[in-house]
Amino acid sequence: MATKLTIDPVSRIEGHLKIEATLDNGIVKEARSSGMLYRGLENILIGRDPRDAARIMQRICGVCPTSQGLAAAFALDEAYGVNGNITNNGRIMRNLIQGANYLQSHILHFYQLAALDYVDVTAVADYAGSDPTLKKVRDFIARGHLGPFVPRYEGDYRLTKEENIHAVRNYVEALNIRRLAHEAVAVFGGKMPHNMAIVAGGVATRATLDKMSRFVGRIEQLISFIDSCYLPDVLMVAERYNDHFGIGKGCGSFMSFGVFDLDSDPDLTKRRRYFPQGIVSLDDLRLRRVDPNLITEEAQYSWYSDSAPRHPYDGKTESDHRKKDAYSWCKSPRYNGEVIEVGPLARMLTAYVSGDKQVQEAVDGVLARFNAPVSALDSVLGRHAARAIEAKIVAAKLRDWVMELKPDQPSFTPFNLEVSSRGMGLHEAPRGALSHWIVVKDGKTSNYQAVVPTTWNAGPMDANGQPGPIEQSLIGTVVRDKNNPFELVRIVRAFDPCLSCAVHVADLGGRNMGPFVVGLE
Ligand code: NFE
Ligand code: MG
Repeated sequence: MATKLTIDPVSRIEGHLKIEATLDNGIVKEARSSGMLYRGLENILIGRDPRDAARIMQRICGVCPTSQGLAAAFALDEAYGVNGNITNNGRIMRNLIQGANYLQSHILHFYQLAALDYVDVTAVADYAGSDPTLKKVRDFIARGHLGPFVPRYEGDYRLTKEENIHAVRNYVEALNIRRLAHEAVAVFGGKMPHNMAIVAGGVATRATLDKMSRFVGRIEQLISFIDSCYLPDVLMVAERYNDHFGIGKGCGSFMSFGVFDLDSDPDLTKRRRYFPQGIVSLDDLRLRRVDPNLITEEAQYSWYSDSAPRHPYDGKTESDHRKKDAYSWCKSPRYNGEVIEVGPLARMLTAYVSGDKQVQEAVDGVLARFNAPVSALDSVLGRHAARAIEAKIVAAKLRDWVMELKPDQPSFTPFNLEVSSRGMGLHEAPRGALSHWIVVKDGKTSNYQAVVPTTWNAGPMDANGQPGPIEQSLIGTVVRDKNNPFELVRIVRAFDPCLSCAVHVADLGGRNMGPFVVGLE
């Protein structure tokens, strides 16, 4: 008998996502992913000074503002014709700002968002040891302050008591460590979130020895946390939940725009990047080149008036919340009509297939440990493992790259503002392939479109009836207890969706949404 299951909202992600699944004898037959908030930021830019994009678009999201700012800066670099002339210092500081943001984002995702699906915090309730952090958590629980740990689904916590206690300790430590990553962003970015330094033409910060040493000090601590906590904890969860290499299989095609510039080639499809650009299908592990002309967004099942597939330069953002059959504020991005997954797994697979020895060694090491084939990466645990491997590699590169700065060299290249042109900003946010597209007429923005990672992953079905990547990853899943659909939220959270990147809303009615208890004191 068919049963409909609705999870609304999916908690412990960014923003408001609704999942609906139709179950037949406990197996998901159909799934719908709905972005439930409206995004309108692209429209704010119309008629403004194009340079405002690097400031305003960061307000899309407090988790990945550096990515939105950089995508805008890349698009503006091209529109102003300065895309081949970014100085080495400008290029490196952009990488440092972006890389430090990756670290906070990945650590946040594993500990604060995803881990509570696997870690039973109540194991700390009768903690009798001397660790001050765990004693605080124990007392916090004793006072009945269980948020943000409950409400939760019950029934499938498999770690031992000691493992749970260890993970709770690291959950709290991750909050401190994330602060260090934010501070590292602020060393060159000015502040976090919404940094001031990312601009068209480079970075509005000077490299100084003082900044370099402040940055390195924080990165060293992040490296230590990733090595001693994050990677081992992901492996610990994988040991206990190794059947999760077998759930969450998505669309099977993965795309990366590439990230961390190694040169300043004006063509973003040719620019050398530390993590390369490409499209990989798991079927044949063949690497395909990205042709930006083949990117479209369509809105057949989205609350926008214009349904047809459009290239982002011609894209429109005109809402229509009464549209028949629509079920999401996300559009459906497609590559040559193909459904594509983006994110850390896409980046690691692209690097793996491109011959990156370090990525190959790390990925093969994880697969060998669990006696799993490469195809097992297309899963809940594959997505978590890819993120942790990436964090380790990026942290080590940040320590190297910062030493390449030359304090006496410029970080910004001036340009002429009176242009009529357009620009494309392709790169990788922590959650995947991000692109901004600007059209400039007589020195003002005449169109702006942002196609964000979560739109690629969480977008709805298209006119050809192809469900989006998250929808595909849910279909076929066995749900053992429909009152505690662990399986579905674990699959969705492994993608690390951020609906704030896709939407924006305010409750202007002043309603009391409920009490919050913040902190452990
Ligand atoms: Ni709001 Fe974002 C990232 C972007 S998600 S977090 O990473 O762009 O789509
Ligand atoms: Mg958009």
